[in-house]
Amino acid sequence: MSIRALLEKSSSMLVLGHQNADPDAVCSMAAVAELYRLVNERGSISLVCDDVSRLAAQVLETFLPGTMISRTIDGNHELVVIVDTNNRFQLGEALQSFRSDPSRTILIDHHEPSPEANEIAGHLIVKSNKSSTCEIVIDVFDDFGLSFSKTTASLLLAGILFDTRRFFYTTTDTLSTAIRLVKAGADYQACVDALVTKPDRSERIARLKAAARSEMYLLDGWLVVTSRVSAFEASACRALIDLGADVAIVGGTPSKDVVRISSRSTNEFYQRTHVNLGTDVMERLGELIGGVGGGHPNAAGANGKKSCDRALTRSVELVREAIGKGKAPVKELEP
Ligand SMILES: [Mn+2]
Repeated sequence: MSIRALLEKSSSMLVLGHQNADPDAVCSMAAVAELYRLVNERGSISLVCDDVSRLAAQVLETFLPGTMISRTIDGNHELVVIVDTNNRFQLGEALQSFRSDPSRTILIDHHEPSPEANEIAGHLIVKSNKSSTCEIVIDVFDDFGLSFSKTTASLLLAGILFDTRRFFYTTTDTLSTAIRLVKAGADYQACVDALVTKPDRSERIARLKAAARSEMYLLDGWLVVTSRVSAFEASACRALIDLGADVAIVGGTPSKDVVRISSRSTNEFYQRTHVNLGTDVMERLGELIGGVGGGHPNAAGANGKKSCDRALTRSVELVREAIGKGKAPVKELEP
């Protein structure tokens, strides 16, 4: 049976997205639902995935408030459509053992083909050259000679914006498709807005306090910034980096006898100084605060129970020493 006939003749359709579904997944699911409704007015639809990301939920709430995405499969469905993934594992623990008849299963995806795809679905619409699944769903509308609603145009554009990181990675094809969606009624501004998340107020206050209390050190031309907050120290570090710090180290004291130190540096800082915040700084701070530290070159932390201020002072010394030892020629660092 052709894919179109499958959609027309199945009285119920289950659409599955991957776990922690992102905007590309949920927007593709919603667009597939519209496609089905256009060819099969009376068919029943269920959208299912094991968890929807906060951002994806926000996109749905913006354009299709009240959309029901269930976390479990209820009953049997004559047709199954899997989007934005090509293997069972990605469906998440609760859904990976789902049963379906491959001859009545369609898989729409843009990831590298997996051998498992053929076992799950007899009908593959897989295009790994596309930057999003949403673009492939648009092709299906085109193949059927159908047009989508303005709401769906917005959803499809949001999915594309997300998967291309707002056109950070893109092709002429994707850009043309985006223009076409805007011409078809997609609300570009609303899509961009829907993809921005605002942290909770308490977190924003912590970030602002970190900025207000910051102390700056200029080490060999690098701006190293320390600060203190009661919580959200990792978020505060990212905020200080956004403000222009090359290295941010923030101490958090959420309660008496709890000290958490978080640190971040820019890629440029790490690449040119080879200072590893994990091994050069946080591992050594652990003992001072009565705990342990470690992490990655660009993001590291330490948890302990005392001496937050001393630890911050010491961390700056450790960064200074590590810059001195760096493999990068010091001259190159001067502006
Ligand atoms: Mn995708």
